[in-house]
Amino acid sequence: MGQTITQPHEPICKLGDSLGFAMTGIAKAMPSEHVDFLDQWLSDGKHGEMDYLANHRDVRVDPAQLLEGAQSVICVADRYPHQTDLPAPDPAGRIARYAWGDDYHKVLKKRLMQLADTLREQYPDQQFRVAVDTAPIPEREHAHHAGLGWIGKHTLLIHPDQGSWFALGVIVTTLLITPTVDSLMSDHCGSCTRCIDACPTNCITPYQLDASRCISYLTLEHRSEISTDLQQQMGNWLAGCDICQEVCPHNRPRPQIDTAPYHERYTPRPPAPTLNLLEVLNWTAADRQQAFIGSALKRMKLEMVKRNAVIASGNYLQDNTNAPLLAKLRDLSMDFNESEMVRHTAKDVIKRLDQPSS
Ligand code: B12
Ligand code: SF4
Ligand code: SF4
Repeated sequence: MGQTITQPHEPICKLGDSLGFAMTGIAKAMPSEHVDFLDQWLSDGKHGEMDYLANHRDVRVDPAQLLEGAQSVICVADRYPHQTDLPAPDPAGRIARYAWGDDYHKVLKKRLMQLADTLREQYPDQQFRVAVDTAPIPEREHAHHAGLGWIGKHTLLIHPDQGSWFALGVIVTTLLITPTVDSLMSDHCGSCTRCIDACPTNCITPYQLDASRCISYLTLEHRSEISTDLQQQMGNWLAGCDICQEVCPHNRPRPQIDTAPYHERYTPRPPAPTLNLLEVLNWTAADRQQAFIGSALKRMKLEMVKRNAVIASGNYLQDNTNAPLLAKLRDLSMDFNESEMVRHTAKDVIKRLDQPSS
């Protein structure tokens, strides 16, 4: 680790460009400036069932805990598509955009590994630790320090020209590199409150999320039954939620966002942008596996997908008539071959639908 000369960031950012990342930047590896915020957030239980966020708290707040002698954090933003012409079935369950193509953990990580390998060849005495969600590290905070954007009121990283449809990845390294920016990008949210107003579960307070109420958390991370009041606010989301980003003025249609390139493996393919709810309710384990091959959604258990499809179907049937869908929900509510979670959720939904409307 003897190297103490600071390396310029330009060649590393160029390498990032050549690997197809939309943005690459370097931040000084330093402890989080928001440890008190994180501790309060955790003690308020806003992480829901995501125990891993509390378990690795000490590592999360200091990159040197992840890699001894860490000096720099190389941050990349990888654009994924936000529009598609693929047809939507009826009744449809929505899939969030980050999961429209191949799994970003794989697509991004492979290229980040290539970047790390190139740097390892150039600096054999230095250590490089790659992370794409996989390590306890606040990727947005480091990306903000690297000049890739500011953290919006919905808590996501946004670039003023390029919007927020990005996945992030980092390389923590012992290599000393000049940071890409001297000062932090200013906050461009101003007096806007669109994401706060549009969030169906009211889980955004400026710059803070009650993740335990976020539809993304409920559909993807919450492994047990979902409370009745939240079910009714989940609309037709099957996996994830994009509403706070859809309404953000910094994602408004314009050429630098709409025609910007993204990695070909992110090209939308089924299950993008929606899945047929009745089909999902009839899925077997093999159907789920087949539908999610290569997708970030392959981590979602069958019973979670079905629970979400039951909820989305219930919300659909509040305003639409669909006899086969209703019949399927009734079957599920009495089917002891289904998991208890799916059966109970179907019972809950049927009870609501059977209530006379006032
Ligand atoms: C857990 C998690 C979730 C949880 C909780 C989200 C949350 N806001 O905390 C759930 C499941 C809800 C979730 C949802 C989504 N997620 Co998520 N998630 C993560 C993960 C794995 C950890 C985040 C975390 O530690 N949260 C705990 C909170 C307290 O930490 P934090 O908000 O990062 O805050 C830290 C700092 O930012 C700082 N801080 C706090 N306030 C402020 C204020 C300012 C001004 C500054 C500078 C710093 C700062 O303090 C904190 C302590 O260190 C990250 C990957 C990673 N390792 O970072 C992806 C990540 C944040 N998710 C991502 C995405 C894409 C999503 C979804 C859009 C997916 C979807 N379509 O459904 C939604 C968006 C919901 C939303 N509005 O945030 C991307 C974000 C890309 C971007 N442009 O910012 C990430 C970075 C994954 C990735 N590798 O690309 N996610
Ligand atoms: S992802 Fe959906 S539920 Fe979560 S904060 Fe954004 S709008 Fe709200
Ligand atoms: S919708 Fe408005 S308040 Fe929310 S992140 Fe975008 S600019 Fe900021």
